[in-house]
Amino acid sequence: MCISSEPNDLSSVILRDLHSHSISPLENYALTRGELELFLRTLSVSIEINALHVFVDYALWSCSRHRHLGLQDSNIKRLIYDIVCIVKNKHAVNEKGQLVHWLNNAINAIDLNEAAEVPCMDQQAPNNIYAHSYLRLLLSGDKYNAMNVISDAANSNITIEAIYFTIIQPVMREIGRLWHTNKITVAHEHFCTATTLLCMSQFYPKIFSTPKIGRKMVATCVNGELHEMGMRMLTDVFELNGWQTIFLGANVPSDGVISMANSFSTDLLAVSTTLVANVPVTANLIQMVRQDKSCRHIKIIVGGYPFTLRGTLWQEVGADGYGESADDAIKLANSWFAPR
Ligand code: B12
Repeated sequence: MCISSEPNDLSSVILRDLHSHSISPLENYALTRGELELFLRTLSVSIEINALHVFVDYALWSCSRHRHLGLQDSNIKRLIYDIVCIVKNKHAVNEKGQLVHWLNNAINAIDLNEAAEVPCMDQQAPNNIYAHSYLRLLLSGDKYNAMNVISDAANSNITIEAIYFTIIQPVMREIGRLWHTNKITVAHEHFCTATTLLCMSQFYPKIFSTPKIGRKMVATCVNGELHEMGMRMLTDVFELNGWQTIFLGANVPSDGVISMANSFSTDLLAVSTTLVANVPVTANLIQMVRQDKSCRHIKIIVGGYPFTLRGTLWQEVGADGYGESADDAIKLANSWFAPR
């Protein structure tokens, strides 16, 4: 494993130095303290895994969000310049190598970037009529008819997997894009998430009644990670494929994950990470599982946005495998474990 389990030293050094220069995040960068911390933690992780593109991806995302809020790119660029100044003056941070060169690259990328706004829903994709109706009803706050769309899809013999991955997933990603581009509020997004989780619950009688193959999975999001729907969908697909599962949900402390893995005698631990800033916590959880004698037999699969962004990251955090989709994950798990 090459990711530090003492994460984000660099981000705390920079944060401390910004404060000691009396630079107020709110006034200078139009960022909240939480957003600034996330930005610095993403920078810190990107440096640690030596992946400039991971940081540039986040810097571009931040600028684009700023633009849609009516703010200037210069806010984020000023933050990067201030970090460059701190880095130039600080030996400890400078040891991190080509950081200044890197940050300049990020600024160039921001200058070149023409905020592409690509919708997440494809008109040609299967079941797109259901997906569009579902999105429209969610956005208009019509919970009852939104739920009816999902029930109608199920009654038309569309499989649960297809409902998840051709209707719900693209709709949730589109909702994220609409929030990012400031077309809907966080409140809209919360309503859409809550309604979607409710829609998924109607499938549980079917999901839980599939014959079991004698294999077990514990599924969790790492501590600090609130995005749970992807992991929940994946867990449901494992149940449909005969696995017994325990879904722990969002934001689970690592010692609790280990305790559940032990008491459930799990074969597989599936770990979901959406934010790059949470990669060190993921590496740390995996390290703790490896060090726990009673967990040594457990295979660990990871997934989520950072692993898609960097194809080798699953190895760097010490996992046994990675899946971009539920389909990949089930194939990999079934190649590791025969039914018993
Ligand atoms: C709903 C949502 C939230 C909800 C989550 C509620 C919940 N109960 O889950 C809340 C409001 C909490 C939230 C908060 C935030 N969010 Co949010 N959120 C979303 C949104 C709209 C949908 C997420 C979702 O359900 N997607 C659908 C699922 C099915 O897709 P998925 O998660 O990618 O999962 C699939 C794969 O990744 C993979 N997979 C996932 N995990 C695993 C694990 C394994 C083992 C395997 C094999 C595969 C696998 O398989 C899944 C199924 O196909 C996304 C938009 C998006 N593009 O996803 C933004 C999004 C992820 N959020 C974003 C942000 C920025 C935030 C906040 C920082 C906002 C803020 N300023 O507070 C916070 C961070 C909170 C935190 N600490 O985690 C950004 C991330 C940008 C980035 N580059 O990092 C996104 C992309 C929105 C956007 N377009 O800008 N969010």
